[in-house]
Amino acid sequence: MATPRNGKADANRSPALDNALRDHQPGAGQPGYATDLGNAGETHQDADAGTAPAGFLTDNFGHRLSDNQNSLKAGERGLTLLEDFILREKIFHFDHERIPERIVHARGSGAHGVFEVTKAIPELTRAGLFQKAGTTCPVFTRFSTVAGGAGSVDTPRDVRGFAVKFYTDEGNWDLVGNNIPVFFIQDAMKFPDLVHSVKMEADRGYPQAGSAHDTFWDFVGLMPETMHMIMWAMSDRAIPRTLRMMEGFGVHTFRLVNANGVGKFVKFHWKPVLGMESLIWDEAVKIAGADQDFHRRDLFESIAAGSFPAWDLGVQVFDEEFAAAQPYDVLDATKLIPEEDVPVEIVGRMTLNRNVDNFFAETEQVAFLPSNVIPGIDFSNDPLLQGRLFSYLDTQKSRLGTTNFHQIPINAPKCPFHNMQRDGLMQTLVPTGRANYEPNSLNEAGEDSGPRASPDTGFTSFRENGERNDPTEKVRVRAELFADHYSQAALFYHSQTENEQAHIASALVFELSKVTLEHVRVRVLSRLRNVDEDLAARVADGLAMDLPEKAPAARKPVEMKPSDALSIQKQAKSTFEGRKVGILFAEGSDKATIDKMKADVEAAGGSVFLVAQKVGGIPVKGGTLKADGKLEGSPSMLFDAVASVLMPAEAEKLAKQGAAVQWFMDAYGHCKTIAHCNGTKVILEKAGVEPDEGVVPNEKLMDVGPVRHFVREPNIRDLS
Ligand code: HDD
Repeated sequence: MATPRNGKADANRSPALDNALRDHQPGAGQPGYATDLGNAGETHQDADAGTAPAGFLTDNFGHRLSDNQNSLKAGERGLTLLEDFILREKIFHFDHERIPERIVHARGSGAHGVFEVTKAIPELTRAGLFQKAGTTCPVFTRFSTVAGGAGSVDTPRDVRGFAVKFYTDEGNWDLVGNNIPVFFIQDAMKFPDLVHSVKMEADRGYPQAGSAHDTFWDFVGLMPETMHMIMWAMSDRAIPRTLRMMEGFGVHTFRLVNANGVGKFVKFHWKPVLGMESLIWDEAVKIAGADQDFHRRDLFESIAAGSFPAWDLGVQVFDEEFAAAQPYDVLDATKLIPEEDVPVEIVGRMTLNRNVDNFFAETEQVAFLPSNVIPGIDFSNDPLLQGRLFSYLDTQKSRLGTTNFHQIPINAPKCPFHNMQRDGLMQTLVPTGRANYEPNSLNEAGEDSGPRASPDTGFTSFRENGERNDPTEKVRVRAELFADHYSQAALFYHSQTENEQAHIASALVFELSKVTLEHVRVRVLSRLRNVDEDLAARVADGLAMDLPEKAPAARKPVEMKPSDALSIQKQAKSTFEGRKVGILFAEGSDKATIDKMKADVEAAGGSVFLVAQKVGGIPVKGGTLKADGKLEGSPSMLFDAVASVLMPAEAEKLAKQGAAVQWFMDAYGHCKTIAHCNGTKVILEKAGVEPDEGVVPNEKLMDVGPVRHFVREPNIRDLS
């Protein structure tokens, strides 16, 4: 089967991704190619432009460059100009070319290829890939050393990574293994320690790419579980002759699950068609000097020459009974299962037939995730594997810098993919439509409501024991009592005061009045009937809608005793602590009254904010007084209670000022305590303030406190 090149249309890939990829191809959208670029060597200003110009050189925003050799200067021998956006962009991009190398497996070589199923195993797995012999899928494989940095040599004594990404029709399956079937440690908890010990030592920064040093062997000596792996690592397996001639292993015990949900344990094996071959240690050392890139070069050149390396994929399948009967635990990654006990059955062949076009874009940016499995392949409880399921996703964010790393062509699945995930750094796709959440019913309004889960064909985790309440069983279900969605909604509603209930009803009316999708309003009303019939009726009335049928409840609600602790109003505290009182004054106001109120409020833990028409000092009875804020800029909303101290003549004047009238109107409407002097009455009248328990003479301010007077509310707005 043809393996599509990156960025070229692929029938299986989503059109959105294709667009995104096409737009990123160099030269895309250019009208034509120049044939006369360069004028090689005409003057010392020019460089040899090469023999086969392949298009107009542009910057990253598509502007054609007239000169790629000389920066912009103020005169021939003058300063280089900051204005030179071409120079700046080029250097800027270059400065940021490197990304963090992998913390392990940093040095790797990759190639594209194809995997073909040679033996169908539907009885073992429901994975679409394995249903029919002859089915193929593209793959990308990256081999690596573990300990060395990205620029280290190819032939140290080391484990080799053997990571294969299968781009299947059901999504990517990443088999991220090694060329050794066991591992150093049994639990992911030890991985950072293992890696720290084998990497160059923390203080001296050497040795590079080698385990022959103190810290590694210190760790080994202290961790006896490493012994099995050490045998392999000290064997010729750790110095393969070529990458083409080594075995690969999935290492962990995985599971295959068939269409009936029957699961079997499995270990994966890659058997090189060329057979295995290793170096002699002396050879390995000398090659490290002679050709640092020995393996990488060998792989690249073999593929370029059409001599495609190939591996057979084998499976060792066994059941729980077999597992239980062994003298080792199959969940322990330091153990293998002898092929003599469980033979390796070959089910497919991988052929690597195409070199990468760009090392960075593909080999460096490829992100393998052991958590990438397809329906029919599942994990086991191997604690090392379980830790890896977290680690790789996490590491990709750090290496590739964005949660959208899956959009990078080498990582993107070749089957369509769509979900409600959005945005994030370097979003290169342009998702359309309103539906970025699920469930939604936008389809009922004729809109695209987006994709949905597929209970039948989607990934389901293997149900190990089949017992519903078994805590070791993995299920995507909610416990039965979770199905009661209404009892506590009703409890909350019934625990509120009348005002609070009215607020809930008005809030619902307001919010739903903004909803333009009729069916959405109807559905919410039908659910409200399960909370409280009266509430539903009030809201329906507020919207001038008929009350729809009551929505069926997944579980019958139960009645619960109302709780005062759930009501704000029932808990309200009459205190000045942390509250702010706004006091309005004007020319001639009595300073002594104001000072006294201020002192009282402050003594009770509150604060006072003086409001007047002018903020400079105003002559008042007893001196001059400065306001903290101008009336128009200090509306009563900013305070918990208000007071006013005004001479009658000033009050008359203020009664003609909208800001002053509004000040009291709002305080009244917001149910606040209004303390006032006699003079202020003229404004209160204008503001429609009617006497009640919260409208009091200034002397009573401290008695009443800065509480809300909700008794007032029915007089000022419709709470039906
Ligand atoms: Fe790992 C990379 C293989 C245990 C954490 N690992 C990485 C690669 C391979 C393996 C082949 C390179 C993938 C590539 O080419 O990009 N790792 C293994 C095997 C293990 C194993 C076979 C044991 C059976 N690894 C392991 C554990 C952890 C990690 C227990 C952490 C808990 N491995 C990582 C990582 C890396 C990684 C830090 C580094 C770069 C990357 O993932 O993409 O997440």
